[in-house]
Amino acid sequence: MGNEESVIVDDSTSPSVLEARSIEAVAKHIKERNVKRIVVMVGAGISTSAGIPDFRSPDTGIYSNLAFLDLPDPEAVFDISFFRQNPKPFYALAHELYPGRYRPTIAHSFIKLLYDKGMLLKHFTQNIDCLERQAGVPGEKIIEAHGSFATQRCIDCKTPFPDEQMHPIVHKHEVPYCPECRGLVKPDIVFFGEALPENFFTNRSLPAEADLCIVMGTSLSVQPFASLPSLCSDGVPRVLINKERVGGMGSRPDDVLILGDCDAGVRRFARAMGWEEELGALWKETNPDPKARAEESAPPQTRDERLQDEVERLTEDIDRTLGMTDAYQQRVRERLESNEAHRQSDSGLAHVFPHLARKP
Ligand code: CNA
Repeated sequence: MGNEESVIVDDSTSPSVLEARSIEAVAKHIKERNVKRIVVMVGAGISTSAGIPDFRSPDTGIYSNLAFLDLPDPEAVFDISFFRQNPKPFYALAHELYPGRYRPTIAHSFIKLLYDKGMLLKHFTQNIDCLERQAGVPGEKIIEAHGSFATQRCIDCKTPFPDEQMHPIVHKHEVPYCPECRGLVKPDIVFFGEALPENFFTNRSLPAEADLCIVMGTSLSVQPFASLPSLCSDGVPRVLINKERVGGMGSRPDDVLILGDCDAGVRRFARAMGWEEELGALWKETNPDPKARAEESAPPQTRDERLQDEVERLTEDIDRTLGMTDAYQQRVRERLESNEAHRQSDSGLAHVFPHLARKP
């Protein structure tokens, strides 16, 4: 097992089951081989366009912006020993991240669409934001590997704490205590030093049974989650939709990398499948404002999405005129995207988390 981090990616490798290392070839494979057992593995990157920062992106990530909490180190906010001494920094962050403040992204709706199509074997998420549930993916299809805000309990006597009391306490910036033993109450989020939920381990065999794997918005740097893609069988196509290449993805002949924004990537996947309209309609349903929902026909593209489309158009032009290979197209795409990622790295999310914004 492991993270396959040391494997050198060889873009010139010919695919073994796909016709080409492209999303269009993946779509063809899904249709022709009647693919119905898809495992999806995601991280914080599928929620950044909802306004929730990830951990590790330079400048915009949560770890780069926790100075206001005055922590010994950024990871202390999720350290169980530190939480016992001082739960306030965690609850300050919990107030910002609490479910109900954010709308699912189109990437979340894409997972719901896979479920609606009867193709979702299991969705493995590292996210704690519950946006998959909010997008309509049923709880039994989701493995929240690092827990979530969905439930909470006392860290000492383990008595569950009711949701209806938890929400107002978090919103008032207070710290909840157990009515039974006065111990601290904590959402069932896995902190450093705590075990992963049992259902992560009981479902860990599923990637080996999958006929397609989709990895999105994760740095694949936290074990044991990071090993999940490597558990897929050889010859099973794996698709990575992420801003950067991670975790050895690209090292197998049937790996397909869509480097860029998750939302643009799933739109492109949906387009290849002929699902674009269905995806748009599903995402529209996640808009909490009924009036806006009614008015929202074709959701406007973000800058990243427009860029992605432009990259695709350019790549197609290059392909048509010069007849270049898949591998070369991939390199062109990566170069264009990494230039843009670099340019945008300081875009920030200050409009949502003003106190998390980097000082000029
Ligand atoms: P991470 O280590 O911060 O990595 C995020 C990855 O996503 C990076 O590779 C980014 O380049 C990439 N990325 C960021 N935005 C986008 C985007 N719009 N499109 C495509 N790619 C993007 O986060 P991981 O999830 O890998 O790490 C696991 C941690 C993060 C888990 O313990 C989570 O609990 C934790 N986390 C969760 C949330 C959430 O619930 N939304 C938020 C922040 C952190």
